[in-house]
Amino acid sequence: MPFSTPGCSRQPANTYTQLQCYLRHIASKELSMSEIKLTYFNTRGRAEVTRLIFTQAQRKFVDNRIDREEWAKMKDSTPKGQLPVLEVDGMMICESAAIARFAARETGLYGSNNKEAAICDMVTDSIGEVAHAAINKMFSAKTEDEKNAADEKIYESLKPLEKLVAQYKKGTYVLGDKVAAPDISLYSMVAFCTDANPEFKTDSIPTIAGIAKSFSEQPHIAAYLASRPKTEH
Ligand SMILES: N[C@@H](CCC(=O)N[C@@H](CS)C(=O)NCC(=O)O)C(=O)O
Repeated sequence: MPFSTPGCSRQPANTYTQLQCYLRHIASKELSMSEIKLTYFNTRGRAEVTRLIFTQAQRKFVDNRIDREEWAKMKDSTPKGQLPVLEVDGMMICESAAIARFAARETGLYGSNNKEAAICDMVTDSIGEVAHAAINKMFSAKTEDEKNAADEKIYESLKPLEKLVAQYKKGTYVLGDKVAAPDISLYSMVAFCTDANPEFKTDSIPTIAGIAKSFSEQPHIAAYLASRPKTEH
């Protein structure tokens, strides 16, 4: 039986050699993903999408949650003096969005072609606007009026995102019936909006809310959500 093995095309067309080559390929993949460590504080914050991606894909990783004391010792060794960082075989990756994309691509959750990857980008990049509004509600709005205005901003920022997702959604999830990175980001975003406003209503975002609910019911995800550390954000 022929094996399609990247990097092995110059091997003689011999089934045994091809099998050996295939096994080496699998072993090297396992090895390259064996040393994955995600370091962040003990909050969901900027690391949770990546944690959910690895959980959904059942990819083993070290969920390294550190306190301020440990961070002070480690800060200078990180690329930008910020968390999260993802360590992969001696390489340190920073920037939460870059980390989540890396994790999604590594685990096959970033679409199967360039157009699907563009859909992933459109959705995840748009979420930034909503996150900005939610952060403003959480950390900047002080008076009741400011808080109400900030809640309104969150709902406003969701309108174009709901339109976008409804337009591209191909099945239960954005890219079809299998979970991909944008579904995970949408779930996280709804959770974040609820952190910012405990009375957050999803009536105006039925497509997004449906995706978030379906994702939260995925077996590995439901188990993770029930057992993860309980944190404020
Ligand atoms: N754009 C960066 C921002 C990272 C960031 O602001 N990280 C904060 C925690 S959420 C941090 O490292 N704070 C500790 C410090 O700056 O010493 C990203 O998305 O990863």
